[in-house]
Amino acid sequence: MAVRTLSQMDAYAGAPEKKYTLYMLMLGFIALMVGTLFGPLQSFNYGGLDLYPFLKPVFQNYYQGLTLHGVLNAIIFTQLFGQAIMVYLPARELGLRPNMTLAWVSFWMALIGLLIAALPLLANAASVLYTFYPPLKAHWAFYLGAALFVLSSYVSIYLALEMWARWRKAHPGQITPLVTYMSVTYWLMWLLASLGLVVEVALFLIPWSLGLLDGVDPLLMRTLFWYTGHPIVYFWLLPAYALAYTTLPRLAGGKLISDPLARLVFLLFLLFSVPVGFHHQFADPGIAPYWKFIHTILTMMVAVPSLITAFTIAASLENAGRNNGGKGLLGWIAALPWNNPTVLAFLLGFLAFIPGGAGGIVNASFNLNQNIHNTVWIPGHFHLQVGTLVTMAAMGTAFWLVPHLTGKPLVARGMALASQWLWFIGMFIMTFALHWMGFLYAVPRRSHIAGSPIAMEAYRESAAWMVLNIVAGVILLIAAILFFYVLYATALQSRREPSQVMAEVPFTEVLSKAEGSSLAQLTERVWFWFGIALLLVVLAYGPVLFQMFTHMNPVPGVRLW
Ligand code: HEM
Ligand SMILES: [Cu+2]
Repeated sequence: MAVRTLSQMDAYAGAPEKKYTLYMLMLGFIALMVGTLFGPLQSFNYGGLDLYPFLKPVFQNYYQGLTLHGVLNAIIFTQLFGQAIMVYLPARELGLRPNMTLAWVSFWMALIGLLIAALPLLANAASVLYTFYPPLKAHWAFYLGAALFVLSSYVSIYLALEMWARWRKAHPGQITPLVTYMSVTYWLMWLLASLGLVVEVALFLIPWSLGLLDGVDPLLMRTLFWYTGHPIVYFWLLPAYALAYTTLPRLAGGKLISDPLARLVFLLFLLFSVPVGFHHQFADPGIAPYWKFIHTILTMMVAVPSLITAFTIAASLENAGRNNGGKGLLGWIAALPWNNPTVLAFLLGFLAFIPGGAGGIVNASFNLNQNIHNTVWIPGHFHLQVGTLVTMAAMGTAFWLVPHLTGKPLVARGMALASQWLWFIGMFIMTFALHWMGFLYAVPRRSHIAGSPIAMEAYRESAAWMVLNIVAGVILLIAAILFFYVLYATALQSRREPSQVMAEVPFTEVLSKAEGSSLAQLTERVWFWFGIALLLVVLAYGPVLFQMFTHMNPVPGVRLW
């Protein structure tokens, strides 16, 4: 009867950070669910099928839906997942409790910020897409809510650094444990990276939307935005990497090949994530080509840690496959536990990441960018990255993390597996179609083409690809329904099992350890490297930003919807 008498209290007794993590995680997944609702509708749009007239009573136009999709999926869900994972994992690894008061402060800031921003979004008063480029002007509550939401992550930065400091005090001279190292570099990277957005929103957009400023300079705003806009994608990605490095090998039945290499990867992200934003502004005026070229080179540098990751994770998985009895050149792949929904999610996510990364290198290649900029190639590209790998890593992790946090065992395992296969297949088809529609026919992104006979006529030649978008939309809708069913059925059931409550985080063992590694020693000087990262940013952005700040050309806002 232990199964039934285990109370709510027991599940979190001695581990209140579990409850905080669960709340962050579930709030993130609720955002993902609402945001994802619009995904299939957008796919249908790019298949020439317009369902938006039916949404009219609730949602006014395509762009309102697209704003919700972008904001809820790419900003809210991703950040909350980072705040859950990159605080909880180090806490478990170090055996320390984060400052719980502040942990809850960060939760409430995120929730209240989300609600404040949601009001104008739902009222169609902020249909400016998730990039909110001026002079498009949203209701002030949108900027204010977004600011509060992002500031919540600053509390997480403090939580992680404070735990690290406490651990260091108790363990002088020792090398920071791996997940904690990842968390520290991750949060420091975000501290540096978020400054652009914070300056843009706090100094310009909020005063402007409140009527305190008559206008803002679009070029400066875009530059500040993309200062954060590139590294934010690593802010989304690195929790998935941290999980892939420190839990996936174990879940797959093997060990992580190299701890020092994993540290190097996170250090390189700290160094090179930020000074690369002009690769989003290749088509912008007012930025000299040599600056764009410098950012091109730096962008290629930031591809290196992902290439290292590809090798390290693949080697660790091979180690797992061989442990499981896989033989020959490819036998180890078949020997991986494909029937474990978490492992499956990561394997498929990484598979999609290969063409995703290749497309990213095309995007970053300065003049190649002219071929695909602002076409549907771009959403094709990033749905492989954030829509597939990051999201699947989160979904896959939820399959063990929700049971771990709540003590409630995973329900409907078969459905969990099916959801991951379908998500992968749907994303693969959709991104395939979007890439080619963008590249071959220059079909623009962010366009309600199905609502415009002129556009449908203009892009008629891409009809074959459009059909694929409809197919993908249906598959992804089913995948989403299956996943959210499994998630909520697991979290909301009343059954709890003591074995689940007591279960440890499945941290992996390592083959090549940090102790005695000179590389690990080198990476350990985190503040020194943070200084170098800062210096790189000043060099790559300083002169251009100085010029822009001293030559501002503010223009009044417009509302075109
Ligand atoms: C059911 C799954 C999904 C489908 C079918 C889907 C489909 C689409 C499509 C077709 C677009 C292009 C819209 C346009 O340019 O007009 C789009 C945009 C976008 N999607 Fe998704 N998506 C899905 C899930 C996700 C997820 C999980 C994320 C992130 C975690 C995501 C993030 C984005 C972002 C950031 C945009 C760009 C919005 C903009 O251009 O303002 N999507 N999606
Ligand atoms: Cu970028």
